[in-house]
Amino acid sequence: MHPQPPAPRGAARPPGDTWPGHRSRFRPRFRPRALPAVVAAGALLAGLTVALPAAAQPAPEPAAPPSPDPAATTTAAGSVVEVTGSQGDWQLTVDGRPYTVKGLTWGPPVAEAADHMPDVASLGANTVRTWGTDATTRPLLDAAAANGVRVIAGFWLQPGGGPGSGGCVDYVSDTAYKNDMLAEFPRWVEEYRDHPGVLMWNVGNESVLGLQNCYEGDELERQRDAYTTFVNDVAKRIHEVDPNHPVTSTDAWVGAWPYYRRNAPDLDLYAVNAYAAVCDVRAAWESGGYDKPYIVTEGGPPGEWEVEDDANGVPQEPSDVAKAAGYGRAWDCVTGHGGVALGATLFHYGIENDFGGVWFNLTPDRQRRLSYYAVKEAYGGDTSGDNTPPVISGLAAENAGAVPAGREFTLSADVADPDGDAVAYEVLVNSNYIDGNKALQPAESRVTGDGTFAVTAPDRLGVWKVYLRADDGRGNVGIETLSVKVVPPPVDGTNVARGKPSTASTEQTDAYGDCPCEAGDATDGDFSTRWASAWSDPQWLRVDLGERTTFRHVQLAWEGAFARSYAIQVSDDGQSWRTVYETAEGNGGIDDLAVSGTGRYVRMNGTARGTGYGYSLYEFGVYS
Ligand SMILES: [Ca+2]
Ligand SMILES: [Ca+2]
Ligand SMILES: [Ca+2]
Repeated sequence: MHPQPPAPRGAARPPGDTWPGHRSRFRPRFRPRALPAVVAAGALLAGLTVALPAAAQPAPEPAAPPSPDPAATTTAAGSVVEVTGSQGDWQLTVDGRPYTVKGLTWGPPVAEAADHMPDVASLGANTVRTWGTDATTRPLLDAAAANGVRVIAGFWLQPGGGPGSGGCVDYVSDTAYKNDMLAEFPRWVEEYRDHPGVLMWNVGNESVLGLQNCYEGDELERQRDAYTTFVNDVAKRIHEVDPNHPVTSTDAWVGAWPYYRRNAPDLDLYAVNAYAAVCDVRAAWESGGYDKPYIVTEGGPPGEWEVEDDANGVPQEPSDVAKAAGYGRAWDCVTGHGGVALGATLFHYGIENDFGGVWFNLTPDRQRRLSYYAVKEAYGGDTSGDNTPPVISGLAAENAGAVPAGREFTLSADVADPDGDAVAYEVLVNSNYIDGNKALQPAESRVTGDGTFAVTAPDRLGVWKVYLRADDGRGNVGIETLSVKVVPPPVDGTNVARGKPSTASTEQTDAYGDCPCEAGDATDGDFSTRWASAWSDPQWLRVDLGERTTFRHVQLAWEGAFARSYAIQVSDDGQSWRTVYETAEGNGGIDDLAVSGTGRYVRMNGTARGTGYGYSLYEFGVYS
């Protein structure tokens, strides 16, 4: 998958707005930490695992000389796949017969291919697409061929995917990298060229877009030209090894096509990833004056990078119903460009049940969604007798902009199973927009009425995604999601610490992220500013109330870096301390403590951190 490209930096915006401008909203939302070396960029955003092989690892060792095991090479049943016809009247043929690519991008582990491929075929699909090809690929090809499915076999090039996953490459001067890839890819083409599961080869994924994360201005243009020239070198080499299968190259949106037209005449067809704008590809192709057909290699409903924000300021995920419609719409627009658009691999036959999996997967946790059946209808699978998922509408959360941490809030929805199946519910939450964690976590919830649920809000401040899963017990699931903003629970009384001077054992004073994060930031009454300590034990933060003061409640609002073990202590002289509360089981987020005490100074004395980071408090509230 991929983000739609932002307008390229520098001066070389192609005429005609071929890289639509509204994509400027796309950006990585989090400072990348230790990124997995091998992820497609959009997949990084969406948390999906895509089928990338070990060969896609960045900075590979020099490739070994080609040495396929002859005994393992299928030699008898390869197909001849061709792009035939002429300008505007092309078709793909397999052994002379017309072939429309009715495909899905492939997500499950290759080792499970035999298990999943019959289901793919049952959708009416004839093609799956991968992002990488190597020694592990054969079971996928075998399973495909056994089920009448063919593979668009990918080869990964850095910086792949819109955000530039895998690191930067200097395509002008890095001949070592280019020579490695020029040796590596044809090796696998030679290995698999006679396998009946092969449909075509696809070199690279969104690197023309991804290069903008590495270069800018004139240098970016030189790199894009050099990259597409290199893709052409690869295409020529593949054609030498395998004259019987076409070679294409995928990029995000059609902004890459002028580069391919200029530099990659040996491609047999173009390939484009397009989500919300997939129906604009035709006009872009026509206005661009291209002389090759294309396939859509990723498509479906709008992605996270191209939807409007909701009232809580996070991307508004389309409903299940809207997503399902997005697949049908994409397919209609592909088939509507007859003679030029030769088909599509829609995104995504994946099984992850996480943030990205809910956004795009047809079969999260191997349960079928409305989008699964929408693709099946588009591709002409046999839908007679299908039992289909519960349809959720009108999902709403009461007071979604201010849900107190740890308290119950009301979630409501209309749910109808078309087959009258009994529906079981599950509510889950996800903190992607707080800390980048893509996992779904079960939330405590109870049914309170017909389509109403009391859900216990997460304990941590910020905008959470909430998911309602409706399982019909027939292998189908409806999943609807919205966001809630978790806020501090109100406390009766006055926060006597607010605005009072604070000191701490250490402060993170350097400019990094949202820091400096000084002691006073924990008592400024602002839940967006925080104190952060050094990354060691023990650490303390104390507030000077100015005079001896009696309090009866303390509320700590932790950032992700929280205290596992800490005490609340009071002092009249700032020297000797009396403990009024202590715990060794702190769990971060909001800690609402009904503790009383009297003193001029109140402190949090942390003795064991909950993470490898330090101690960090948005607010240290002391209430009279
Ligand atoms: Ca059903
Ligand atoms: Ca603060
Ligand atoms: Ca807590």
